[in-house]
Amino acid sequence: MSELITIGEPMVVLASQDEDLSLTNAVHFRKFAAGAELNVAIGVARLGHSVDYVSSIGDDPFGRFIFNEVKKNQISTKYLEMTTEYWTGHYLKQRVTTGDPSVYYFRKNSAAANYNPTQIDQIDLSNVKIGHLSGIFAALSESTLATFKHLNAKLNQTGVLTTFDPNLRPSLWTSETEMIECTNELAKYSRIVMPGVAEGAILVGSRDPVKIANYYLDQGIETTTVIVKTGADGAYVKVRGKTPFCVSGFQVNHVVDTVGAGDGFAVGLISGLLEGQSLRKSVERACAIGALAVQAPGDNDGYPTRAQLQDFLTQQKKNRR
Ligand code: KDG
Repeated sequence: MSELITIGEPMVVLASQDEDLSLTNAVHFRKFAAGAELNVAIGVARLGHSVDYVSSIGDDPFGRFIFNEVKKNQISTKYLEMTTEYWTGHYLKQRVTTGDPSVYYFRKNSAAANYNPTQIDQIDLSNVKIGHLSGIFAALSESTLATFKHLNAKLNQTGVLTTFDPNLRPSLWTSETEMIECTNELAKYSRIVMPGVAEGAILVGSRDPVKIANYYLDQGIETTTVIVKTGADGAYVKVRGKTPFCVSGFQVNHVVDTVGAGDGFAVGLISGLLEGQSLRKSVERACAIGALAVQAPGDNDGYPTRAQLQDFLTQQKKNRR
């Protein structure tokens, strides 16, 4: 019954505070809520939209922490189940001064990985405007893959706009071939597909945004729009039958942590579309939130409130003059 619905594995991230130390040697960690789809849920809710987050957590300290964070961010907990049978996924994240940090997952057989398709049938999709899915949830287990497909089909039948972020996590798949075939198959049934250029290189065999977009439009069954994230440069947008366009990225002076930037991009796109903004304006907001995301240590703590987003956009306009 919310504007946005998303399903995924919520995680606790223990983010190292010791710059450039390996995860083995790091000593100081800070705890945050994470998980790609939960990041999106938090970001969209922070901008004032109603969100249903669907998942399962363990009845353990990490699960209860996640539950409290979901509530604190005013996301509906109606479809967030707690189980005593399985544990809550968590991971360690390195702190690096350049590039992407290394991560180490503790998520096998987690509560979310045991989510099953029949649990979807209790969900009320009436009035939902957007359903956001990512390849991470599909990669967790056979049961989450089946759940992904079931929910995606229901969203399409109900006429809900679907967005899909491939979010490649090679360590969750049994082989690269399986990851590529499965992710590309899932993408066909989403209205908006949002790969990054590095993902395009793996999934399509090219870093060229034009080739990546054409691939997903050509094979798409539901797909009408492909938005290729080109990192700091911004994004390339192609809607079926229309002239493609590019949106520029925003300047970032100090990158603290790159994890969560792609989800921040999804937050901007989804919230813009929910507010009836044009695709171009929504992608501009997506780039802005992606830029804000990399300036904070947690995976979603850099996502802005409405006032912070406005300040950032005003400041960037001034800098560009
Ligand atoms: O996109 C960011 C997420 O990847 C992060 O918050 C947690 O690694 C994670 C995952 O697989 O969800």
